[in-house]
Amino acid sequence: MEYSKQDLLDMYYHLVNGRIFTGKMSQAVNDGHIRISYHSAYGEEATSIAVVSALRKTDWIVQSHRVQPASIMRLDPYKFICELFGKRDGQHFGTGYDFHLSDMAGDGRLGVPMATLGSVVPMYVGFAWALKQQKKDEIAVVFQGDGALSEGVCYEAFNIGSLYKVPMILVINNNNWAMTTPLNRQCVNPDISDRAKPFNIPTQIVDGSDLLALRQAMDKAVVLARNNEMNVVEVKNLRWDAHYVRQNSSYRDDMDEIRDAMVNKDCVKIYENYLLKKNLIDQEYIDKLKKDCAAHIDELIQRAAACEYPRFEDVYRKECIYTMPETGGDL
Ligand SMILES: Cc1ncc(C[n+]2csc(CCOP(=O)(O)OP(=O)(O)O)c2C)c(N)n1
Ligand SMILES: [Mg+2]
Repeated sequence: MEYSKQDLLDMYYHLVNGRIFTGKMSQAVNDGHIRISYHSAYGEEATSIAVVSALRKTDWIVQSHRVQPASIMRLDPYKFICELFGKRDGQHFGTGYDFHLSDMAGDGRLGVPMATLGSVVPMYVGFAWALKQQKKDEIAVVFQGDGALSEGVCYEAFNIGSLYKVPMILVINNNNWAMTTPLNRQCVNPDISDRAKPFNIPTQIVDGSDLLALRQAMDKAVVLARNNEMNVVEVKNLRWDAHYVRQNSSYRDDMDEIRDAMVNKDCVKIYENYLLKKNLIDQEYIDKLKKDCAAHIDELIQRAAACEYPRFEDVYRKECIYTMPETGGDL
């Protein structure tokens, strides 16, 4: 598929903004603004950008704990930062953090993520089936990691999702690590998407450092899902950071691989070089965009830092309880 200049530049903006956001949030952990484990998407940002840019605004996303660049494409980044800082202007008044970040009743169309790994796969097979039953021309994309796919419940969901032909895409962010466990100590076959094949589910494997390849894979996946064919996109990434920011990563034995990936498999650099070669951007454009994104995020961080903490009664506000769009946010 050919993308317009505007599409290509929009993806570049979101990729750069996502990378800068990722770095600034890691810094926010060090600065004491984020006081709970923050799972950085450093090096894996292109996955988020490809997924969201391939979707319509009316499609649904169920995020995992490592796709914040996708969240800020759907939600006001100030509200998201406040949520991460536990502040009252947050999406859930600072009571939900990004583990429970949703926007069921607003325009963001973010489904409710669950801290229990794998559990969203059967849940959103059901959700996607409901979309189909209601004859809505909407699809659902669920992000989960390689570790999550070791939960058996995913395979019950594969069976029903394929049988009921639900409009859902499962994006497996295979970053080679589940907390402190490397893939080769968890899985016999490193290609996790192979496990969907016995259920007649179409699968694709894509390199997470190649934004355009990811976008093309997502475009195919979206066409399938809109035709009610549940399918899987497995993205081969490498987790550059520890499981959470400031975790001691002495257990890692792949530091050489990471250092090499940072030079040769950086999704931002690779996409930037592609746009430079096509003469769509130049160094001045790159420098200005990075400066503007950084200044904007800094300003949001300052505002969020100054915002008040939630009050006790905020925890019981009805908006903190997940509601369906049909109710307009009411219970
Ligand atoms: C059922 C379940 N087991 C364990 C955990 C604890 N836990 C939280 S994140 C995580 C690792 C997840 O790895 P992966 O799915 O590969 O995602 P990644 O962190 O690499 O993005 C674990 C084990 C959990 N949340 N749920
Ligand atoms: Mg992982």
